[in-house]
Amino acid sequence: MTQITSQAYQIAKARYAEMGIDTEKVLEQMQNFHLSLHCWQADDVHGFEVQAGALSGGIQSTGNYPGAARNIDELRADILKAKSLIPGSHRLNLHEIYGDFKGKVVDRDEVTVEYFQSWIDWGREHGMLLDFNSSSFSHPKSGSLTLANPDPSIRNFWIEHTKRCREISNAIGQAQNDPCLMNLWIHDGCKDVSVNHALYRNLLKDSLDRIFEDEQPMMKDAIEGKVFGIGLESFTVGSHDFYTAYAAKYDKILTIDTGHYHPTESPADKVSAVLPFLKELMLHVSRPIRWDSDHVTIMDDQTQELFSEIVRADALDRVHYGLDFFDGSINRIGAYVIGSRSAQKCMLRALLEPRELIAGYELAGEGYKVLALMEEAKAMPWQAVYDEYCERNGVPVGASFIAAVEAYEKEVTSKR
Ligand code: RNT
Ligand code: ZN
Repeated sequence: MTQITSQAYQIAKARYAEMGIDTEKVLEQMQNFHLSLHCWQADDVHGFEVQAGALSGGIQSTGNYPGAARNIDELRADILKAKSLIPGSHRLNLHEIYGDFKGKVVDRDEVTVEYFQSWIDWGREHGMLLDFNSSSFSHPKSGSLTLANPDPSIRNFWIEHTKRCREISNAIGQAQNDPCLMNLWIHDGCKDVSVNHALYRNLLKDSLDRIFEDEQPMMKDAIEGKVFGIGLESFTVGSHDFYTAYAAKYDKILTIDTGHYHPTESPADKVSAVLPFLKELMLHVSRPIRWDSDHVTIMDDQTQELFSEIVRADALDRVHYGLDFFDGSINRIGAYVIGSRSAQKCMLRALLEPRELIAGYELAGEGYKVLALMEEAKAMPWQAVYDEYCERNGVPVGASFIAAVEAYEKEVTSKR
């Protein structure tokens, strides 16, 4: 395999050079491209709370494939297995409910960094920087309104939770000497017709203002809107517009989850629309099928366009690359690897686009040349470059990762 991979790469390198693309430079850029692997793919967003109930908050993981991680050790082992099959180095994105609670009931308004110390140590040991998420779903106080709840006791509970999550993120950032990005997503909304929309949005704005009052220099805040959640179909307090306006006004990172828009709306088109006003973006790369179903990311047009738009906007360093899919119906490690590799392939293809040439044609009004090159670029041997990237990072090339997933299933996950 090694010899074929390297021969194919040499040919690809020459072909790309003809188009003015230096594949060595692109491989270097890929080495600096880090995904933030979402810990929740390995256990269907269940987490480790002793008092954990069913998944709620308008999200669902469907399917019952055997072998989901049942505890922190299994989840860590699964992440390491997935990581060993994904080229490059990556961050790990934790949710608050994945704390190391050691059998203790720790309510969301009581959580402290103590419950994440073992994650900090684990991340250091395995070369993974950590990101974080507050968790307002799957809790007796989640209901349909959390940070936008008119009942002060419930709203204050979630404000306290979120403030604590920011403190934890900051402590993680300090410990790893690299800012920890904390994403804030809440499901707040209404199932049926409702009239108090302005009230809920004003309450959410006030909650956010209070949450962000504390200076936490070693963490970064990202806020994520969406269209609707299951059971909350009629109205969403934290919509895309709400958070875009908030992020622009208060200098926050906007999270673009590819499943959180109307089916014909393009998440990719948001990139150049908001970047003049926002310093940074966070992505939740996912795959919506008819709704925000969080299917495993593949190389579809939507994902390709998103990464291409980031590269075309010269915004590589202004984006954080989180994943957010959770499919409980297929082998979860396989799903992890496929989704991560597909996101990487989209980024690679975006970097290999002869964009200077195309941009020049476009400015010169030579429309047919733009079209011609875009079409040629689609059929260029990018796959040989991806294989070389795998080879250089010591991970299985092409479909050979399947054997490793299968062996792990046989020895580990099937015995759970
Ligand atoms: C839900 C949001 C959110 C969650 C994770 C678990 O629609 O996408 O990001 O998927 O926080
Ligand atoms: Zn998301």
